[in-house]
Amino acid sequence: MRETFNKLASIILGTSLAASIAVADGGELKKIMEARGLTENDVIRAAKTYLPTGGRDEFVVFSSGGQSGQIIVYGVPSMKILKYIAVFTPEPWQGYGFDQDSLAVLRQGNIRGREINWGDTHHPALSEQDGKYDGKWLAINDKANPRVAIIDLHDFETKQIVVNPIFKSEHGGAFFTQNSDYIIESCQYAAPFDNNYHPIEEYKETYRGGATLWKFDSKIGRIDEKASFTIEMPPYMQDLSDAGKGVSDGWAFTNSFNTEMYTGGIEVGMPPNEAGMSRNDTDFLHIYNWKKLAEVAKDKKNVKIVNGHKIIPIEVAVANNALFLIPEPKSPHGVDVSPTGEYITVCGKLDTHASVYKWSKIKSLIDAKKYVSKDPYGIPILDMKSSLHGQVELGLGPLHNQYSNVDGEIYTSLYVDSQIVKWNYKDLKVLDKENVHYNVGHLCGMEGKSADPQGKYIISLNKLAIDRFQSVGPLHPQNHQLIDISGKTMDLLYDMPIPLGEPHQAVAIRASKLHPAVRYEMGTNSKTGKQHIGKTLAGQEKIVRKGNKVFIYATMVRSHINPERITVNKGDEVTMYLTNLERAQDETHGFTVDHYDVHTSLEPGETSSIKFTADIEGVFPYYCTEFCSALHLEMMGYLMVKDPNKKYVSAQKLKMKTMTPQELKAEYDKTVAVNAATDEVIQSVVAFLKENKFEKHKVVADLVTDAFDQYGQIPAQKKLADEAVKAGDLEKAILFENMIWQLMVKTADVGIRAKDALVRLVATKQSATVQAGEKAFGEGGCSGCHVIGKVSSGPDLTGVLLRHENGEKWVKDFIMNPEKMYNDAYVKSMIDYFNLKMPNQHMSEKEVTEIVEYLKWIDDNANLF
Ligand code: K7E
Ligand code: CUA
Repeated sequence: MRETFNKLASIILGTSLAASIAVADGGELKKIMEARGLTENDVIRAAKTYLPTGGRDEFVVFSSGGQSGQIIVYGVPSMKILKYIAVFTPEPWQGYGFDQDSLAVLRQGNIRGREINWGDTHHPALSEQDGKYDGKWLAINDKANPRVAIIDLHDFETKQIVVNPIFKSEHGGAFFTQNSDYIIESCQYAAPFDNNYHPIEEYKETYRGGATLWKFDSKIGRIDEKASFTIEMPPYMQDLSDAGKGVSDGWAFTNSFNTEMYTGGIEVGMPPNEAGMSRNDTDFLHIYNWKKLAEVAKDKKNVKIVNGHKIIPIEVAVANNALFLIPEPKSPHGVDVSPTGEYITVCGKLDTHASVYKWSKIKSLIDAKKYVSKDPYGIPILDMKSSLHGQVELGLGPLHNQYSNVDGEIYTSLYVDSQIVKWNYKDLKVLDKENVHYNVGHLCGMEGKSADPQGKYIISLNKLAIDRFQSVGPLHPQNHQLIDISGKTMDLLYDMPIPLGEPHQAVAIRASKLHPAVRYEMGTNSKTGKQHIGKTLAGQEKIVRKGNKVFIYATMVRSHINPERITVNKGDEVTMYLTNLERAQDETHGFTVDHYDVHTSLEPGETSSIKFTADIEGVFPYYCTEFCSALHLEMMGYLMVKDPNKKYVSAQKLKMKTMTPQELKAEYDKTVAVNAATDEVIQSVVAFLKENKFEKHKVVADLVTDAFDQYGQIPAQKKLADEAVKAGDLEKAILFENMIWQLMVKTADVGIRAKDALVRLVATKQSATVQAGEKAFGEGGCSGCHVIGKVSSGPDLTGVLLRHENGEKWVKDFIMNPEKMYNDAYVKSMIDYFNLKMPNQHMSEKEVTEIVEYLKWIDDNANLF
């Protein structure tokens, strides 16, 4: 598959090179550039990001969706959005929060019994092995309601939400340790760990910060809450974190602001928080040995339990030589560990410098117990100068950092200057700056925070979009700008408006590392990965009543829902289990019952459930919400809710005219004949597929399997039809024969798709000239009358070059000056037959030559049309 696309890409690249030559000779590209006001640089940038139809991107980006509580997935370099993953908020398309199974995931996020239906996602993180992304799991944090969620990259669905039981706010998550043993989630706004009232005047005594280490099982992709713990920290506002890797593995780094421990009070005449919280020149970088503390936490004596959660008190961490502080420039934001783990870069938003700490220096200070002092909570403070490798002046408002594949190369966002700066953290030199629009927050490199950064691109995640896009009102989209970093200097390639959330951080991974599934094993509850209790196979559909509880076991397959009629009493509690019986790729069905605020999306093989109380009387259509086939509208049924306390008077039966036996027989015969003819078409496609060895091409073989999924259901329907004939019920027999026809149409639909795909795969490669010829054939109007492989309003052109002596010249002359040849005996006979004259399409000599090349290509592949 990928290989085919690569080939396709190279063909297209070939034509674009040809096109750039066309600029020089005043060709089509030049015309387009003039008409659209494009410069040569624009065209080069377009070519660097353009993804031809059917193409695939090299990288996949997972961006936080900010206040939308979701994750945005898009490709690089095309910047095409691929998916929104529902995480902390309901998402209607995927039924997230509208069916019982996803609701169970969403409700894991309840806090103290309260339903929370929004989230403020900030930092997505990809699971790692040896510090490199393994493409298996994605974690993301919620700043507003301290929670972490786990997404399975096998189906891009959220599987788990864990609530931090002691934090009231957080920001520094989610960060995987280098083998995904733990996920770090550090606090932001300090608050009491317990759930009680504590006056702000007791801030220093009773308010606390910290870092939670969530134990992660990377085999099953779940956090083990019981095996997790929090390291207590002073009420400094802990901010971003990063796990050590390589030489610093086992340690972690969390920076902070408001080490002043200022608590504001504008309303009582105090200066505002912003003044008091940024008074000191430096804040503290927290350095802690999580590996050691994980062992320490296993002993009950070492921990205190609050809200059922283990906390290692500051003094225990200090006594175990596992918690230290180093001054860092004030109000820092990012702390980013280099690919080898040796350099740790901190940028202070209010300082123009980046500070590069060196792990070996820090470690030797720790080992020698060389402290300059202790903070008010007894935590040893290491000397800033002795732990620094150096500082570099970058510009105004440095925030976040990303690494590239070049040793020592680092990219930093400058919030105030609205720039990305490229510099070297080893020799501390600034190399290049690129302007972005406006106010960049995070930046995203390709695997740019892993132990194996790929370089190539940086994405600037901008907070504002002034001047950039079509205005859509006072709220603008945000702007992700793609920058090419493969050259000596950076080059801004592309602006992508992001109309969702405020995306804070994004992470990118090579697409080749992702292996998403095509379908579920039949009857899977995708949220648990296990078989669903409501799994229902064809023939097992049923309605079970237990008191006032009604359970419906239903199936969905193109193009019907079984059952199609459900009657319940007003007040019944209705649970519907739905199984999508499809095996075919992308044959999703959706399901809703009108007026009952339920919706589920069922991917092939999936079972899910919806539940509601039938508290309003009436007739409620239910239907499939995905346009899944030509008979999608027919994929419906009725829920009838009747009031048991009401008497219903039966409506007078209408006398409908019925068909005579002769009429019925005629319709039955006609239906059977149509089926036979349709089957012939299918058999001819099958013969073609077999002759051309479809099984050799996976794409085609998959389509054929899908097609025969449908075809295989025909014998059972045929049996029912024949039984009905025997029983003398032609009415019913016609309906079953109709069902057969539906199955045939679905088979043919996919079968023809398979045939088209196969033709493209087995045909001789088209040269650039042949491609140009095909285009000229289409755009010059030839295809209006000539269809290759078929006689339509003009003759079939297969073999046209062989039909005439000196065929190439004959065809060329005829296209250039058809009028001159109307009296030619052959042409005359054709004009009479089709009652049409070949018009002069005023084509250039070049186009005609290309068309002839195209016709030659057709002859080479004539057996395929
Ligand atoms: Cu917006 Cu990482 Cu929360 Cu910086 S964060 S921008
Ligand atoms: Cu299933 Cu529409």
